[in-house]
Amino acid sequence: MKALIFDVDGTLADTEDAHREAFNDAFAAAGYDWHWDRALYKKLLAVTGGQQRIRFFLESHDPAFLQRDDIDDIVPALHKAKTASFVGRLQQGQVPLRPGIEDLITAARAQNLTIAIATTTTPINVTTLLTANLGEASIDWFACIGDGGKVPNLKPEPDVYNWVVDQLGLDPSDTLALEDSRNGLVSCERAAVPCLIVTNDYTEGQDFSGALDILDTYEGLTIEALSAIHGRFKGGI
Ligand code: XBP
Ligand code: MG
Repeated sequence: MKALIFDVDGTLADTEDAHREAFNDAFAAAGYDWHWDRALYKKLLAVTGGQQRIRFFLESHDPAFLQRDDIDDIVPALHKAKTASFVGRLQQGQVPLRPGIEDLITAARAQNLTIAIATTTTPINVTTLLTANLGEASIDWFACIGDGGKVPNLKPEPDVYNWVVDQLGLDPSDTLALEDSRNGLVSCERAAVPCLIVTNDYTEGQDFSGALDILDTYEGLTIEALSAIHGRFKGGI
């Protein structure tokens, strides 16, 4: 195991309620009476990417809205407002890291184990989450940050993991991805990256067959334990 690759949303931090509230902020500011509660959002998480998620919502909620001539302006504008709200929440310290994550990052750095990030979210969300919780310098702790701005296809497509592994110059089998969702796991499988799942409230109960292990917390997890889990990988897609 030569590198750990961290997902962001649901892995570094339980971000999804802040994302959800930020979507609701954007809808309200634009004058739409759409409101995403936790039960609805759990279903909407089937689709990655904020703009894609808004369109997915409209497919069932208001298909006619999707036919508007200005839909390709409205959705990016809503998403821009959503990102501003989400980043504000991060800057206010509303989104802490998951318990155990900072210890794991510290342990990896102490052992000179390469760490990287593979996410489908918007780039500024990642850098703001890191700086708000770990300080400005933390961005440079990661050998590379693969995000939704760097690849054409989001998870569950393999693009972001392919990009990260390529940047690291490693064989995918020499890395271990830390993920929380089925979309993340499938992205890993398609990129031949070994994957450990650590669930959260939004993702527990999803189909995680193919994961090396399924845990529900990072607390107490050591590099040695991760290495043993990585050793179960049999390789291949
Ligand atoms: C995260 C996502 C993202 C966020 C919203 O998935 O799907 O779309 O929910 O962020 P993963 P944006 O943890 O698998 O990377 O609105 O910036 O897309
Ligand atoms: Mg995730």
